[in-house]
Amino acid sequence: MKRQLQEIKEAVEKVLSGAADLEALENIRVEYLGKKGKLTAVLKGMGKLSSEERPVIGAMANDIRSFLEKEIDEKKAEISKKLQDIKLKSEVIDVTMPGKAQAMGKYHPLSQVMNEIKDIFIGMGFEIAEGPDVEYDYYNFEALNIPKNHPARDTQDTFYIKENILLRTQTSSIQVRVMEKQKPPIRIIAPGRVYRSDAVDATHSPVFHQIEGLVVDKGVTMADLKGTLETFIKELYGSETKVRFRPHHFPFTEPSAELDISCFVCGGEGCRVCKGEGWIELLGCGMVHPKVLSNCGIDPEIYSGFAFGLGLERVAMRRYDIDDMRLFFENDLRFLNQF
Ligand code: 2NL
Repeated sequence: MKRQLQEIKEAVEKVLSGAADLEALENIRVEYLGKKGKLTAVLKGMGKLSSEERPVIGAMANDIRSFLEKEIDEKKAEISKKLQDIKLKSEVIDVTMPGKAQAMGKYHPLSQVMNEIKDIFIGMGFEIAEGPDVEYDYYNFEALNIPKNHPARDTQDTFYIKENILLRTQTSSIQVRVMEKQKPPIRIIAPGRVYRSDAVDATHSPVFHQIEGLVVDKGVTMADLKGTLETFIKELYGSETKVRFRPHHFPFTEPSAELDISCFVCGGEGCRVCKGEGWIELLGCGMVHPKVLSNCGIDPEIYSGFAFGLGLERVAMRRYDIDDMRLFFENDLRFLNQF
């Protein structure tokens, strides 16, 4: 029996040294020390021993059991540590490695120019007004002194949704709504999308952007219009830029004018951008027509105002030397990433 016990001890020591993981270890424990294990089986035969032998073998068996339990525990600790080391090694992060650079988004060139223009007017005390793209005929035309049968509201140009509902063709409709609601003084710009039923080509799009401006108060004159627009233009194109006004006609302003700036590329010498003119047509403007004021509930005997309107795409095309408006709307990143 002593020999049997000694053999078990040696056998366990041998398999232990080859055990590679915790599962193998547990299997060894069960096989030798478990309830139905080999050591237990040997001890079950102790009944046949003499009363002198029994305590000696019993003590030996206990020694071997605790020895093997200790061995197994030590081996367990060793394997656990090894597994932990492997895990730690595989999870090492080098915090000093350079990161992957994120591609930075940027504003669309139209938004860049729009934001710049808004900022200039905000700096002069203007507020930004908004309104619906889908508009009543009244706000888009009628209130602005554009009567039925006027060529400007020809169905060729306007997208009608119903008889008196349309997609706004100018952002003046926003300004009419503000005048109707708010008592002067009024000092707003109205930026936004506008819609015209144009065929698409290099200089026309059925959707484009406008910025209109409106000032209404007591004693507003043409001098205020000229001063405000000249200040705006010198901020946008540089202080050396010259400005000229040419008489014009709009149904909603009287008098009306178009404003030209000296060419920001050649300074007035004549070049490709100004088509040899030295001047570039930039915007339309004028004193708000008395009928438009009274349509909006503002007494033209007490108040006067000026207004202006410019197209954003044309400003951006000249600024960035872009010859085809369609590029703005195609969202080709090879184009957009250049700005
Ligand atoms: C142009 C001309 C213009 C206005 C827009 C306006 C608005 C109200 C009353 C009077 Cl509520 N006028 N807007 C005035 C003059 C010209 O735009 O050629 N735009 C691209």
